[in-house]
Amino acid sequence: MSHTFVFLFLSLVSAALAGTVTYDWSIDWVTAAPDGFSRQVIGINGAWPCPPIKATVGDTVVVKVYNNLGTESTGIHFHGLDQRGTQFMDGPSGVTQCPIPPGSYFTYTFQIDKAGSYWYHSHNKGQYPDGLRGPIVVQDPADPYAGQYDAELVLTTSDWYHNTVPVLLQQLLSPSNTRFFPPLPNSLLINDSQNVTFQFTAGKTYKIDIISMAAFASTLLQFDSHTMRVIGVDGSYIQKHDAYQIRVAPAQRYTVLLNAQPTTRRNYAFLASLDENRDYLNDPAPAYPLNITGYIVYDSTKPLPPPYVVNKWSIVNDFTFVALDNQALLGAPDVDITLDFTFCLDSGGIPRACFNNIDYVTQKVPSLFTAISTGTENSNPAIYGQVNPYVAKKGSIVQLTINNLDAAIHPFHLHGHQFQVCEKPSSGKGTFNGLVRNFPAVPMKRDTIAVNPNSYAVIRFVADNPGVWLFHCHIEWHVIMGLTATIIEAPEALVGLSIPDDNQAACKAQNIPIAGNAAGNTNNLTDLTGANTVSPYPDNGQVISGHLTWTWLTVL
Ligand SMILES: *[C@@H]1O[C@H](CO)[C@@H](O)[C@H](O)[C@H]1NC(C)=O
Ligand SMILES: *[C@@H]1O[C@H](CO)[C@@H](O)[C@H](O)[C@H]1NC(C)=O
Ligand SMILES: *[C@@H]1O[C@H](CO)[C@@H](O)[C@H](O)[C@H]1NC(C)=O
Ligand SMILES: *[C@@H]1O[C@H](CO)[C@@H](O)[C@H](O)[C@H]1NC(C)=O
Ligand SMILES: [Cu+2]
Repeated sequence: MSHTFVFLFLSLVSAALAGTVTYDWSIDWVTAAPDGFSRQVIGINGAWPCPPIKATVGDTVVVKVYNNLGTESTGIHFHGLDQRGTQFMDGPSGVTQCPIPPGSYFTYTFQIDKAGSYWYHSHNKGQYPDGLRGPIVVQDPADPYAGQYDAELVLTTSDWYHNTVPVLLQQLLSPSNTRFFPPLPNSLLINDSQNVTFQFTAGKTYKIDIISMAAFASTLLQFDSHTMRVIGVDGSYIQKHDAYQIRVAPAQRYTVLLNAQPTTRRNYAFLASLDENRDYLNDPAPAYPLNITGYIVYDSTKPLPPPYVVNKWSIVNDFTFVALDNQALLGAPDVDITLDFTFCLDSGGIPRACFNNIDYVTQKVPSLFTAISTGTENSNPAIYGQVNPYVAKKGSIVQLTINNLDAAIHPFHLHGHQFQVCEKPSSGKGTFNGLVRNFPAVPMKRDTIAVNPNSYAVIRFVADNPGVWLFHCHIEWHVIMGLTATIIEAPEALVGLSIPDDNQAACKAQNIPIAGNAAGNTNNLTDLTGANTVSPYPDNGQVISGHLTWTWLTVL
């Protein structure tokens, strides 16, 4: 049989088996105490942790959301899923939709075209550290590693706060926060718990989907006497790569195979340690790491080992991974974007985070709606307002350089793509000099990359997914501070698209315009009078003198 035939056959089989997975979610405030401290969290259907989404490649996923929060708007992003052809379903408020107001419904519908581990989370008002996040695991009928494992397990990791986000934001965005300190987490959660036990059977191999749902800190992970064989990162398969220790940055995923021990002689521990360090390689270890010892239990009649200690972290470098599909380095870029990241202040003296000295400010019209309603003028970045906009015509090769001028590691995420990682040097290498000689022939691909301090990363992707896609740091505090850019991709394919009913309804309910430039001007598109240039102060309704209140209406 020819390869084409096999491929066609598999495609037909998966098309025939493709189904629809439907979730009915009421987003609610509930009480939870995953680390023993009881607090209000945002859960789903009256419960927390939030349920996983489970699907198979080819499935259509339907998530019917009802916002039962009473006072807060919401919105869900499906991290790592590309939303090809469903660009209105990506979820970030002010980009692909208006936030879902309390007391209303919004249905997300999209087809899943890739396997792997992903997660969903609120992309509205820095809300997910309050609990609104959960794993997504997509099975692959054509899994290249099929037959090499016996069972699949999920391991989520997350930092956790005892205060709610609106309280934390008041400290973060205070003019007195002159050193741009983020709120520090109170604890670490593994599987939304601090008491985690994986039941293993001797001789078997387990596939583990490791998913970080953190808002700030990375997780260092090591299993005693069990080597992780990494087979995937984010939504991309890689050639099998052994790792004793990994560091999972916020929003990243690692899919690993773990060979169980051949006998049940004893039980084993693993250590998850929350890395609040600015640069774990070059700084002293944090004084008070938040650790969890979890267990691999072979025989529950035997004792559990003592807390696991790791003396030195020498983390596998994901840049050395090789994409399993052998896709060659994309050619010379048609669009070359350079983003210099620094902290900055806005005109009100509020601490912000900037690309090229400009912080992202949510506009009156969601950027995707600007793109579809402005005809061919939609390829003029200026009409999108202060969202750090970049336009890439359909089919162009985009190269994006992030120069991290800060002294800490930051995880950067692109919506709508798995990008090639062309260069990612160690700390202190300065800014990218434009030379491509260190680019690998077959780069690894992922959707979230940890960029080293005072260093840079270069990524490439093809602008083949029409839509408006955010590029941002995945430290949620930095998103709130404005560390976001906007890629207007294939604008010529966006002209005149119609807005799905639920997206229209959410805007209408809040009197948010759905056409025109960033300011809602439909006559003169280059006239941005009235567009937002300062972010509202996210104080959840309280008026802080000199600043707007944080409700969508006052953004207008
Ligand atoms: C941890 O979970 C086990 C069951 O998996 C339970 O027996 C034990 O009491 C729990 N320990 C704590 C401290 O919650
Ligand atoms: C961890 O949580 C996921 C869902 O979030 C669940 O599917 C899995 O079984 C859990 N694993 C363990 C060992 O508790
Ligand atoms: C946390 O784990 C690290 C690495 O094993 C160790 O150095 C540190 O002492 C642990 N801290 C606590 C509080 O257990
Ligand atoms: C549109 O607005 C821009 C910016 O305010 C202005 O320079 C230009 O003259 C206006 N064009 C028309 C046709 O009014
Ligand atoms: Cu950041």
